[in-house]
Amino acid sequence: MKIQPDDLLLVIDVQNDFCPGGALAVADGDAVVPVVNRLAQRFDHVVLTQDWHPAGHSSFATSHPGAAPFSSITMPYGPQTLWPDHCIQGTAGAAFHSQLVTDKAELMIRKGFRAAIDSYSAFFENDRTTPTGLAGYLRERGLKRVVMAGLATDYCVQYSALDARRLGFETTVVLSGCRAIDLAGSLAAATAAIRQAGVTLVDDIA
Ligand code: VGL
Ligand code: ZN
Repeated sequence: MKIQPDDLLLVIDVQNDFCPGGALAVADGDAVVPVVNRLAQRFDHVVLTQDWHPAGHSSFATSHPGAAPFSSITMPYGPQTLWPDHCIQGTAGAAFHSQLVTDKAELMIRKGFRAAIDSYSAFFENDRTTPTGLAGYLRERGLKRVVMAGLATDYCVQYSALDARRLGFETTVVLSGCRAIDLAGSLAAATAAIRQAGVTLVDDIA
């Protein structure tokens, strides 16, 4: 693809807790930082998301006595994986990776800040209906194509890509700028679902 002036780069959750040493570390997660920084220089519009949970969030295994991290429970809105405590508001783990160049971001969307519901997607919380406001922002600004990268491929990137497509945005995921958690085959399932939905998967943007 050739980057156009009204294309958006959407950078998903490049935060310390998803990088090596973090509370929910994604293998090689920090490798996305130089890729994202290089992409960001080439786009006129950059939006960042930040996973931003209150302490005691319902997606934390510690909020469910006896539940193990990475197990799954049923919430009123559907199945929910339980995670180690991560990206708690105001902590170092919730901060963007120190090497991520954030200057160009025109908007930062925080998500997962309601205690009773998780939010993987940049567009909707995990009930798939409560909007974050990002779609309205893009429409009002006339931005029609979304290119995304970040963490993690099989959770927040996947959900964001599926929602972007469902909302009618032309959507591309740059795989060299993503890394996965990969729980029980979730990476393979995610790439299949993303492709099936009509999202373009590319290794890099020439
Ligand atoms: C994420 C699990 C929990 C992500 C966020 O950014 O992919 N995954 N919270
Ligand atoms: Zn989270």
